[in-house]
Amino acid sequence: MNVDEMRAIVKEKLPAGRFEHTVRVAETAVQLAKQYGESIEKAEVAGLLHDYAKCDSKDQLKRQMEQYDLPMILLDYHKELWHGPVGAMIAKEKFDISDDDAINAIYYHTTGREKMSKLELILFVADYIEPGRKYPGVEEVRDVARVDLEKAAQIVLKNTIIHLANRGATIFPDTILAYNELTKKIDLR
Ligand code: DGI
Ligand code: FE
Ligand code: FE
Repeated sequence: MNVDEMRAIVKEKLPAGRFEHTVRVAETAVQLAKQYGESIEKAEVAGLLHDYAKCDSKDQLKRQMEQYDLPMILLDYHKELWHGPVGAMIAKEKFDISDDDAINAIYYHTTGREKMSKLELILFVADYIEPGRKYPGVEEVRDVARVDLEKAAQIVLKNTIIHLANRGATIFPDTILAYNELTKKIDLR
């Protein structure tokens, strides 16, 4: 399947606004891939497929979590965390994506994790800074992403943790672990 066919299938699946976000994430991921020497094709594919399962109902997501034997610990956390892992499995099975790095980028795009690869960092940051995003602090991340991908990801994690904690929401351990790992790594440089 080529990228145009893939984009057409994603367009059919998602509501217009979510599809447009997806295209902007793919474009942003491609820019970051060029800048940081990552595969442009992998960045585009990961961007196009990352939110494929985003608009499935809670029940549909739960059923797919079981079908694909995904970690049940995720069911104890917010349902927002389920669409990445489910999307990654669909990318593998329905879209025949065989590259583990691209699959992992989709899988971990919401939570992040320790020791993210360059492609994982690219998708994680692109999802946050695509031009349609209006989070407080997004402009700082856009500026930092031009010069330091790891620092940009660390700020995304920090902002997300603060945002969730301020709302009294739970924070998935991978998000904290990713923040700690990148923070230590950046301090040591
Ligand atoms: O799917 P998108 O809206 O494009 O973005 P996303 O996949 O990064 O989802 C972000 C949402 O997930 C955001 O509203 C925060 C929420 N969320 C809930 N619990 C957690 C979480 N995000 C992280 N990183 N960690 C959590 O534990
Ligand atoms: Fe998402
Ligand atoms: Fe997204």
